[in-house]
Amino acid sequence: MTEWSDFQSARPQYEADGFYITQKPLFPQALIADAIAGMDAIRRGEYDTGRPPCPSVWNPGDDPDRLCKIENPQFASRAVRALLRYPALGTLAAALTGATMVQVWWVQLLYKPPAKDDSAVSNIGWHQDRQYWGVWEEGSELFTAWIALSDVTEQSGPMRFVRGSHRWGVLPQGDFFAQDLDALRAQMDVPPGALWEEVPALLPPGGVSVHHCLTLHGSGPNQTDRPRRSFAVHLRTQNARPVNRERRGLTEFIDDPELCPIIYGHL
Ligand SMILES: O=C(O)CCC(=O)C(=O)O
Repeated sequence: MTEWSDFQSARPQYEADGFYITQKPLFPQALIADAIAGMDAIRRGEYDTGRPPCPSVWNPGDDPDRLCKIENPQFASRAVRALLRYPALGTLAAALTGATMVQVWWVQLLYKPPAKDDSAVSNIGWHQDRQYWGVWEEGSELFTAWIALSDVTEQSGPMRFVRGSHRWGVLPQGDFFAQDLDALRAQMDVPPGALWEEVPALLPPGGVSVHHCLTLHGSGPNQTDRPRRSFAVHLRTQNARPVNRERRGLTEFIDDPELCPIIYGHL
């Protein structure tokens, strides 16, 4: 059982850097194996809950050489739901933020195939998650746990964080879908005197990185012969409020505990 105290010293690091990378797997390998099978089923369009994921840019049958990004895979797979509810995830999220409540509010399945050549479309451009999350009031405490299902090495196109960039405010140039990371970086309004230091999130299967919603991140091609597999789990604390009372857009499902479980504390 993972205890709160296992992560307590990580909080100052998370606050200073805007991200935290676990040294060891957080999840048991059996849960990871089930989640991989669940991911493959979703990619084939097989949903053991009887419910599909949300509309996505990649659908079963689409180009297998493109980045596969599927919205809210937990709608469609019991194994993904079990992964999200594994207690250590909530413990880690609460320890890093000091939250009394942590809720999953959106999830993305990310499958980065091996890049066959230079024309591969599987990079993720520099961006801050916050720029896409206008459905939450300003100042809302929002962050992401990125769960690795495969070995994430320097060669497999790991997510790269820019250290301390969560203190730079929102940079409007960010673009998740940009493929040329160097060109995008050259356009970014980095604050005068700030240092651009990239840190790769290298993780074993079952390892997790956690990043603040303002931390700049992106990733390059997968130069291995195996897919890079992960789930990006978007989280909020008790200090986050939707802009609208009517649940719209990305906050549409937050009142449904099956789809958007509270993984630490209670509302
Ligand atoms: O998987 C990646 O390389 C980037 C994922 C991402 O943008 C996120 O988890 O917020």
